[in-house]
Amino acid sequence: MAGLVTTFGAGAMTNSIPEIRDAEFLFVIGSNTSEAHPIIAMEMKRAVARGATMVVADPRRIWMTTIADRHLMLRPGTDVWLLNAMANVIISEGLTDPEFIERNTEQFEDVVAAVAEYTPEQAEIITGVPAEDIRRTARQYATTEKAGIYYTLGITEHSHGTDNVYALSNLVLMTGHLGKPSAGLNPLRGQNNVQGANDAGASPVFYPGYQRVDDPAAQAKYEQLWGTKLSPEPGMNLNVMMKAVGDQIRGLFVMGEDILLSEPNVKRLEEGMNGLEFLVLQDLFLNETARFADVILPAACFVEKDGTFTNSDRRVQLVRKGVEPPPGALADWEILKRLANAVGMSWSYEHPREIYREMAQSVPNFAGISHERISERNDGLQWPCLDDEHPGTKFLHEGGVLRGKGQFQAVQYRPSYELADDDYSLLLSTGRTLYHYNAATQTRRAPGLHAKQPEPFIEIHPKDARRRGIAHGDWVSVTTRRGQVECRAIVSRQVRRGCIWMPLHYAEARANLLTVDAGDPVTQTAEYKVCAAEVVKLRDGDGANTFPGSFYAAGGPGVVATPAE
Ligand SMILES: Nc1nc2c(c(=O)[nH]1)N[C@H]1C(S)=C(S)[C@@H](COP(=O)(O)OP(=O)(O)OC[C@H]3O[C@@H](n4cnc5c(=O)[nH]c(N)nc54)[C@H](O)[C@@H]3O)O[C@H]1N2
Ligand SMILES: Nc1nc2c(c(=O)[nH]1)N[C@H]1C(S)=C(S)[C@@H](COP(=O)(O)OP(=O)(O)OC[C@H]3O[C@@H](n4cnc5c(=O)[nH]c(N)nc54)[C@H](O)[C@@H]3O)O[C@H]1N2
Ligand SMILES: [Mo]
Repeated sequence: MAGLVTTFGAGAMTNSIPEIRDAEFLFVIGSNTSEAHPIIAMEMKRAVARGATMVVADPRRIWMTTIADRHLMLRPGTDVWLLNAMANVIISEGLTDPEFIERNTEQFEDVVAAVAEYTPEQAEIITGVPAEDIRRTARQYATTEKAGIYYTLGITEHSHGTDNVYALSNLVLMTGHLGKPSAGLNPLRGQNNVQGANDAGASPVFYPGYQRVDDPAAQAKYEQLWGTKLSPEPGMNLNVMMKAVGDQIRGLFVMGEDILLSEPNVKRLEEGMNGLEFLVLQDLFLNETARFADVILPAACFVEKDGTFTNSDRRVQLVRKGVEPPPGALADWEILKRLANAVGMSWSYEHPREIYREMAQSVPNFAGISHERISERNDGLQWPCLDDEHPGTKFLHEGGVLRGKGQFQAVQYRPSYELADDDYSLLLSTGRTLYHYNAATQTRRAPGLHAKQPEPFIEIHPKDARRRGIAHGDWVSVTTRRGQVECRAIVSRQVRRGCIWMPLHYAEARANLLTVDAGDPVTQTAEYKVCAAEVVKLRDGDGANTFPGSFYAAGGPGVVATPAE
């Protein structure tokens, strides 16, 4: 979001999900779309079935690579090289859109100068992607009218995540693939309502609608609306907060997050948590973090309450209560209302529609959205939606970049914080699988999903496995400078040689005991996608296939290696 606000003036998908099916060229980079965003992947499949070209840039063989025209299997953390080399090709072959650049952008010269050294041949050495593949991809992207880029955590969860987003934005701006149907730059949002939470101001720097807390006009507006003094100081980012736990931070209120599973370098966080004086947890379940909680406030889950979800494509939709919450559990807003009133406020909201109304009246982009209006539609409303008559906005930047001028941002490659060395000779990356959801507090309670993927595992390349005497299904120990976990080994060409991969879902083998908490300088987002690790065999597997329903065992691309390999 930080990168896109700087370059385009809005931190959201520029297109809508239904536009994907009409795309002619799809560049999917750092997104395991079929496992993490299956509905969006379905739209991509439709586009490909209609004849669209798809290129996937990912260090792993994922399902999307099976339908892609080309798989750029780059080394983790080298995206700036790949993307700058694509820019180099587009500029040197005269494939830019000079009219768009002239009318809608600034500082193109900086990028021209910066990418001059990033030749495809040099990029091949660093990224491992053949120069010819980089050239072809750059040409196809630049010369196809409906060309869309789709990215997720493979781009953002790096110590240079913002640089990666800048490098992508540069490609979009130099080719003018913006402000049109099916052409744009699309970060696929993670959780069902993470867009809505950001829109509502769940951020240390923004009030609702991305109005900055250090903007005096916004401060004055909310001081008046909320009848209280407000601080103009931006708060701490999540990763900064976690580092301050037990030290600068003595009390913590955790709502809907299982920090002991999902935060990086979690051993250090646990040490910090011993120094906390008070921890409140507001959650559906007793998750890992509950072990440290002084008070637990039981929350109702999504089917037990009314409200809205805002989709990845800025679409606000209504959620209606289907069943009553268990005794004692309340909707999150009701818990917060009781807390606020217990400390002297007089909040009188009776229904989330009143809360939405208050927010919408303070944000011009949401002014035309209300529970009443979206209850009459099946497809919600997409912001910007300026008044009660406004139809909502399908794609952003039509007729001009929202920021005024699109801002080119020249970037230089910076290596990942921790690289493989003699002691830790493999690169560990972490992520998710189809069957489990993040901290898996919910999915591991579902017997059907548990049966599909019951155990923690790493993927390791056959050559790396053989050198360590590891066979498919063996139990192994994975170590980094920060911690150690035990899990099964999947021996597979799914991963590059020298790379291992594991899911973050398992409390008994927490990936985040291993990860590094180095952050991006702008956002502090942690480098979950790269750190140095080593693997040793612990004991033989029992020969059982522990992944009955898994794509990996089902003969996906990459496939499980046979002993002969
Ligand atoms: N089933 C399921 N769906 C989910 C979730 C879940 O837990 N389970 N979680 C949701 C959430 S919160 C989120 S944020 C999204 C995340 O959605 P994704 O970002 O798609 O999920 P990840 O598994 O983190 O996959 C990131 C992809 O980036 C690739 N990658 C890793 N390093 C690099 C790199 O250096 N360069 C490039 N180009 N690629 C790289 C990985 O190989 C992987 O294919 O998924 C959401 N959807
Ligand atoms: N190693 C590694 N770590 C990662 C990542 C990675 O790729 N690799 N990805 C990161 C990303 S992108 C994300 S988003 C995080 C996700 O990490 P988390 O946010 O910790 O995981 P979730 O499982 O989405 O949700 C956490 C909690 O929310 C509770 N919950 C669900 N619904 C409600 C509700 O309506 N109200 C309340 N109060 N609670 C509710 C669940 O019971 C659960 O305990 O993990 C991050 N951590
Ligand atoms: Mo996420």
